[in-house]
Amino acid sequence: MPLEIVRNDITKMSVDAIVNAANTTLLGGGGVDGAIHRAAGPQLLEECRTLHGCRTGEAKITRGYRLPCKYVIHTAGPIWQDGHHGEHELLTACYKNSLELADKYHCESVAFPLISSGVYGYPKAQALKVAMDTITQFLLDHDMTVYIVVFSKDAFEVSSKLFKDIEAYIDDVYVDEHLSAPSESMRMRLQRRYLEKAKATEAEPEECCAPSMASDARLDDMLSQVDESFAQMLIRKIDEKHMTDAQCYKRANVDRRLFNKIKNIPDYKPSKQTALAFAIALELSLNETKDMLMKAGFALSHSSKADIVVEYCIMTGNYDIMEINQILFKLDLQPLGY
Ligand code: AR6
Repeated sequence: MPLEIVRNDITKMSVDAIVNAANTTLLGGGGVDGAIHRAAGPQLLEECRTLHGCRTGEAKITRGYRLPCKYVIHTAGPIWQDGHHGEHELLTACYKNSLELADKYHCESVAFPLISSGVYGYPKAQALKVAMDTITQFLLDHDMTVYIVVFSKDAFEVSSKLFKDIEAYIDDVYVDEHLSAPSESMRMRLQRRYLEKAKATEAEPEECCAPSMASDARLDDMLSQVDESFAQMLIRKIDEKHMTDAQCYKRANVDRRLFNKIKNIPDYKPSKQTALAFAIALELSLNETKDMLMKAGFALSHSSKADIVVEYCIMTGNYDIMEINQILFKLDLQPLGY
């Protein structure tokens, strides 16, 4: 997945480069900076001394030493004052310059902490928004996997109204399905299925026991009318929405290689998260989404909280995959994309 939010200690990330929320001296400190220097060992500080500091918003690169990453990109974030002292521009520059440096060193995967959101006091929700916006913008023109690594889910200040609405919706449909009347609704469904099956067997008893030439012909006929595949529907919808392939897979937070696989391997079945990501990118209606999922062999179910979140977002016209993923992350559910 091009942009992924993960909960981890950044020093444990096996990526090409991790980004350090450093200070302008580059000579170490507390927070992430301290953790990175401790894990990398004293050689990191030795190399940092040769760099002669780093201005706020800029970025410099060193090796990773004992860390599981090849490089450490050091950037100095702005100290939050009141939001009117260029903090937004400087924080944007930190992400942009770090990503450009990573690209220059041919990094395919980079992990960021939420720069400035600790000791430097940048409000976490705003720091996250700057990170997401800048990284998403960069990924429009670059193939890279970028992780935003957070320590606690509290960094995810998804608009509290939206979050409450979704929680209420989950309560309505999920709890209903699981607690209030599961046995009754399940029993009725099973009974209906049983009656339908019994009726079908009664109507065509000989076909169940001894397939005839006629039924072979009918099967051949049915097989010759196979429905549109997932890939065909995807390509049709991209055309109908006047999008380019790249616009679609980038909006879906799906890797270009995976998109090409889906497009070029006729029977390729994507995962449910990938199929849903395309439905969101294409702004499909709920029925179209169900149709697209079905073509990949899945269904939207009220037994799955993740499905309910996606359903709610579609019904309310929220097709922002990053926002949907923030909600899923906060609820400990798998994100969309790949
Ligand atoms: N992995 C991932 N995230 C972490 C980790 C970790 N191991 N440790 C902390 N965080 P901060 P700043 C989160 O204070 O605000 C240093 O002394 C943390 O929860 O490390 O940019 C430097 O030398 C927070 O959300 O960096 C500077 O003087 C985020 O990382 C100053 O702090 C950033 O917190 C920089 O302050």
